[in-house]
Amino acid sequence: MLDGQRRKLNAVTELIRDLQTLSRFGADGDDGGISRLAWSPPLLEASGWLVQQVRALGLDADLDAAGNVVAVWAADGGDALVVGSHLDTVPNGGRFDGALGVIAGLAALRQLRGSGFQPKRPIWLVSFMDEEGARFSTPMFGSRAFVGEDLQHLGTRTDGDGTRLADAMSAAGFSLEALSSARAIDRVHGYLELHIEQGPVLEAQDTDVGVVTHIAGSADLQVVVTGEAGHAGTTPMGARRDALVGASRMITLICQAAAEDGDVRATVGTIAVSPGASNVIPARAEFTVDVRATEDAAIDRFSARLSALIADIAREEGLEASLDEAARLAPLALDGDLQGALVAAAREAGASFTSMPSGAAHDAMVIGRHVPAGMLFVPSRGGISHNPAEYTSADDAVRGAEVLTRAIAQLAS
Ligand code: HGY
Ligand code: MN
Ligand code: MN
Repeated sequence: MLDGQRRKLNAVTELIRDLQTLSRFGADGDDGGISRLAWSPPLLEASGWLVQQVRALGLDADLDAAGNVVAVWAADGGDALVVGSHLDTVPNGGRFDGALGVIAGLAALRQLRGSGFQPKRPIWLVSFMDEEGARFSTPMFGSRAFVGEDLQHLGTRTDGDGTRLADAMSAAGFSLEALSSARAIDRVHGYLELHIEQGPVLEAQDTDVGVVTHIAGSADLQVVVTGEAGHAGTTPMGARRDALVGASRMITLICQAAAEDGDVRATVGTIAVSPGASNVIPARAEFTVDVRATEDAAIDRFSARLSALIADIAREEGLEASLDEAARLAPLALDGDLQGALVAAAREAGASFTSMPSGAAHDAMVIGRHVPAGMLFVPSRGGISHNPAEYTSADDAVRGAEVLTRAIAQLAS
């Protein structure tokens, strides 16, 4: 077998092995879903595994004050090229979202170290804490700490069990007060992230990789509807202030409004009802609205429309209602030179490529507001993501890792 084929076979087997190992942390059972939520034991175990893998390559690696894994390949010249993604998942999520970018970065380090490559600038591999924000509505928590944002106000956010973020951090051995020491962006030259596309474009176009041009913006909105608890049997239908009926009408109209708007995507992914008994008229209903658009103005316009819609229905139903913005990520155009480097690397690797936007949010949109950032997509089967059926073939994964490796070699020499 030729050397090149042997190297490729090794790369495939190592990547599949790493993915299988990672998929054991937070495995939900036989549906293949993964739950590695922020600050949870499965996520900390997966992060510990990554630290070990990098140390086995002879590199320094540790968790910073924000729970980010930061691995360092030291070199003399200047600021670091950071290669990153995330190991946390949504509840019952897929095995590839975030994880593939981290193990592709690990594979790149292995490949470059094994080939005797000597970087002219430091190369860091970073796995960001809580990219999804699924537990406390705190998306990009780790990368926002990494760029030095003040996140102290998030400490009182609670998860579905009523646990406060600050307490979840200390239970995992971290302290919110010490978060500012995670700031590291001042030592960073540029950022690259490989990620699954999470959409149908590359598969439909039978294209190997996507070079991302810009990332859509997002707003996490929270709606609270307040009515009046009452007896399910004795309260006449016309005398009720039913918070869940009001919320249901709002949710239906919100999704219709997004479909009519055409520029935004709106998703109501969570709803909580209290007091939550079958024989009690709901006094309170709380739901989230995840709004995405490539332009900030479209998000602002849609949020204003939601506010009016919610107020109208509350008035008709005799309810109170509030709409708050829990998180907001502005859209970001990615760096032209890094897009060029990824295109050159794809060409070198003989990979077909296309330029494309990202409908999903990524840590690159936080880092990329401070230093040049680039993203590389690999195909998602059926465009499925945030779902146990999420899948990227070993072939596509290894090809993406090869393009990433070549781009790193270009940018770090
Ligand atoms: O929600 C997103 O777009 C990303 O998966 N965090
Ligand atoms: Mn995700
Ligand atoms: Mn992701």
